[in-house]
Amino acid sequence: MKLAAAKFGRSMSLAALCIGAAGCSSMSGYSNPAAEAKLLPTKGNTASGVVSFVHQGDRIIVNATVAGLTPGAHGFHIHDKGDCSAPDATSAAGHFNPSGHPHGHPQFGPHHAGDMDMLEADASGNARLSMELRAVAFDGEKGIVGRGVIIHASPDDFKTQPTGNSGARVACGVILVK
Ligand SMILES: [Cu+2]
Repeated sequence: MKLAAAKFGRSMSLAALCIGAAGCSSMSGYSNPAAEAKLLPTKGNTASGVVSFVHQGDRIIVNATVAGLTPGAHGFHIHDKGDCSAPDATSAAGHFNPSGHPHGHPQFGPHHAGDMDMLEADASGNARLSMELRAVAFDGEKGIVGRGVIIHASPDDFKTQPTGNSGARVACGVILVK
């Protein structure tokens, strides 16, 4: 009896944790709790990786793991079109910008909904990034599903309009519901 009570207590507390916790999005009632973009290199480049997007309340948590970059900082954005068909990925069009804002830093002031923190590649060309997006959703007017993700050759200066002057597109992927 004592053992059964202990077990019951534990499962109850786990359930309680899950109701309030961010990691239980599959139970939250969102129809599309997670999406992913597999990034492949554009012509003449080697960068590839995976970016996940997880819906948590009014935010979308972004996690990226990328390899094959040149060391240093790289502009990283959600682009309007989920079309990586062009060898240089210009088919993905410009930054996703449903609100008509200027390009800017994702954490400060006005910016495109698709503006993200830069990827910082180490000496081996590997980069990891974790951040939150607040100006986007999974669907609707601000929806990112079906749009493109681009990694650029150069750093994003977060000033030059409308691109951040981050240069050529070295990898491209399409955001798809998992
Ligand atoms: Cu871009």
